[in-house]
Amino acid sequence: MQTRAGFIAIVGAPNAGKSTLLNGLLGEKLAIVSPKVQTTRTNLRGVLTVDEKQYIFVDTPGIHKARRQFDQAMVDAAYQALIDADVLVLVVDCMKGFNKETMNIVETLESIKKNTKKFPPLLLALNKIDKIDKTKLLPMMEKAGTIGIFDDIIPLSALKAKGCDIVLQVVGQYLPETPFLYDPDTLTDMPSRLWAAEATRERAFLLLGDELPYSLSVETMAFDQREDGSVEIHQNVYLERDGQKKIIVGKNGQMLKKIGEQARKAMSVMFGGEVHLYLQVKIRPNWASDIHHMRMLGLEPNTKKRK
Ligand SMILES: Nc1nc2c(ncn2[C@@H]2O[C@H](COP(=O)(O)OP(=O)(O)OP(=O)(O)O)[C@@H](O)[C@H]2O)c(=O)[nH]1
Ligand SMILES: [Mg+2]
Repeated sequence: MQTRAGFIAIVGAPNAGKSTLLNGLLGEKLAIVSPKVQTTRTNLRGVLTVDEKQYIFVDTPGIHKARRQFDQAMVDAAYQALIDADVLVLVVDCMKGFNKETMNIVETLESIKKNTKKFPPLLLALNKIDKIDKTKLLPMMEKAGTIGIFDDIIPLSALKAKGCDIVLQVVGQYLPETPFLYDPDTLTDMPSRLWAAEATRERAFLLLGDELPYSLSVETMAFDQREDGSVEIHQNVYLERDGQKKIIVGKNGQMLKKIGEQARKAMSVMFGGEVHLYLQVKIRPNWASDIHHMRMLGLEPNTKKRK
């Protein structure tokens, strides 16, 4: 059997629905998703093997004009995934259309294309079509066509997993002929302790609303299997300032309890068994330039400025 396998980078502006699309394509809740921008902070690989094809999707942080060092490292990670990819999927929120943020990304892609010998096939995923009036979709697809760099344009709703089958079909044609790169049962190469930290961060993002401190981050300090087969997880929730503590902890500790309960449930589903989760809130000033934390996420701190 001639197998095909390759890396498909899912890129786009913050909040376009990249992580939702990754989950929709995999049929699994792997990536964390929230209504907030910059939910994804590092590249995340999700593997799907169907018959003779292996899709290695790479969810990436939203590409935006980064100011802080941490944001810059996030955007750099997205560009790295883009450069390494066999196929590119640009996700655009059709409610926002080709706004300045998206056009900046399109222009960057155009200039990379011009300056590289082998630019991968580029698909446009026009996402969130469940939210848009159907009459507005066709003009938007036409506009996308006039931009002239997309090999395929696929309208879809990542949230409802509508159109994901077409993405698989189209991407599948572009995958290079090569042996599988992962065992066909693999879902991700993300370490369980990092996934667990992301699960807690997602619950905090979803439960905290507008009060959420941008600097909130989570790290798994211990991840051990108990004799009865259950898993004991200890995590630190980091904040930058002492004043932010009361937001996370909440009245009588209710908020932290809720975050912990919901995160524990998500972990039980992912790890297929009972989970005991212990959260501790800690203050870590200057988190946004904390090199250790960036490295833990697999980000490379970089002082270079991108346009
Ligand atoms: N209605 C609708 N909402 C969607 C769709 N896809 C994503 N969303 C919502 O859009 C918001 C952002 O989704 P994410 O998947 O986190 O977006 P992202 O591009 O990964 O965002 P960052 O990681 O911050 O760059 C969430 O509230 C999703 O539920 C869709 O097809 N339809
Ligand atoms: Mg995301």
